[in-house]
Amino acid sequence: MAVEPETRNLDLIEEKVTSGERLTFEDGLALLGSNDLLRVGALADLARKRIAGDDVYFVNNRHINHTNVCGNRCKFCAFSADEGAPDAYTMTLDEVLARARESLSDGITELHIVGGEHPSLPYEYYLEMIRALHDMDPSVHIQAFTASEIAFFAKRGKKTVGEVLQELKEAGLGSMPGGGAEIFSGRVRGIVCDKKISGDAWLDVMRQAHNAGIRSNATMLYGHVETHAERIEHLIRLRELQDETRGFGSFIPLAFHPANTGLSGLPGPTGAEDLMMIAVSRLMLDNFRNIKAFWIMIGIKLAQISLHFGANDIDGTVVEEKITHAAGAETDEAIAKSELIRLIREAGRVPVERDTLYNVVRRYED
Ligand code: V47
Repeated sequence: MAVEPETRNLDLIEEKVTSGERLTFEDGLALLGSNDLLRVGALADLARKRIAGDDVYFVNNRHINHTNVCGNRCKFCAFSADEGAPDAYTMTLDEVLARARESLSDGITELHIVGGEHPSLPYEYYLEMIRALHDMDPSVHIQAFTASEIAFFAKRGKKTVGEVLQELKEAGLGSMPGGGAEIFSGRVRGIVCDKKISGDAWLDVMRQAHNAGIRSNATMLYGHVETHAERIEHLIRLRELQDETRGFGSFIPLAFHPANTGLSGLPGPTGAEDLMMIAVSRLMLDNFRNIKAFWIMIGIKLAQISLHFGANDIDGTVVEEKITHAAGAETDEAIAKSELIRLIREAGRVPVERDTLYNVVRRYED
């Protein structure tokens, strides 16, 4: 009996995964287009075990979104507002500090800070924010500002990207989150975020950050107007930069939430698509140790299941999250450490609290 072309494709891909051979663009397309979610998931689980073992990471962190005012007004974003709009807000530095202080007693090891690209906040606001947070508790790692924000600060402060990175690092910036990447394709950016920096520019800021000793994460926003080919191209471009710098700590596929956005007519990805995207990310990104399932976006139960589809990290306690919740997320904004530990354990894995740079804070063995 003839073997179905899809089965044959997956057989060939399985041989490559088993032998540790790098997957091609065509392999990526075949995986994303496959109807065999469980088989793709099993392959990703194999790759996860080989690259990252059975430890599953979480971090005790707090997110702070200092302003929603943004000149970009990306179509996929329900969080941003025009300056002066009734729902616009901008925190004073004291307000940012108060939020951070609130969480210090909970033993957070990380502050995760991203915001809108505010057209009139001065460059010094960001430098002072990082300096003051760092002075408040130098042991808390500050992961702040997407590559897009950094490029914006450079324009605003009339500095080079290299100067901005250096000044923020000296002020206490520890690393950068992976946001703002969206989909690198110019076609997609033209539709969903035409004012944001290009995919090339995002990659270049990250290259400079890594070369300056600032590690970062990487993301991809999927489930809107992009094609499968554009998703795979995005992953391959990240893989190429990681080959060059080794500066990415983790990759986080971000599931598009349509409510209240300029793309609210779209349905958003389904659970099967979320799991498939995590699995394919694990398989294509053979040089990323950590694939993160951000529970805020895909829900805590699916995040737990994704630990069997290639993920080895479920992010953290978070505390306050505005970007996905503005776009209709139904998850809580915070989760207790004990609950993260229970979820990981019940998935049959070893819960490990990590710091931002994946140093082990504590392993929770039985
Ligand atoms: O850049 C915006 C995305 C990102 C929507 O680095 C949306 O560890 C879904 O990057 N539906 C910001 N996503 C968040 C982010 C992130 C989150 C968690 C961990 C890390 C990390 C990074 O959120 C934006 C954009 O890509 N986003 N609007 C939306 N409607």
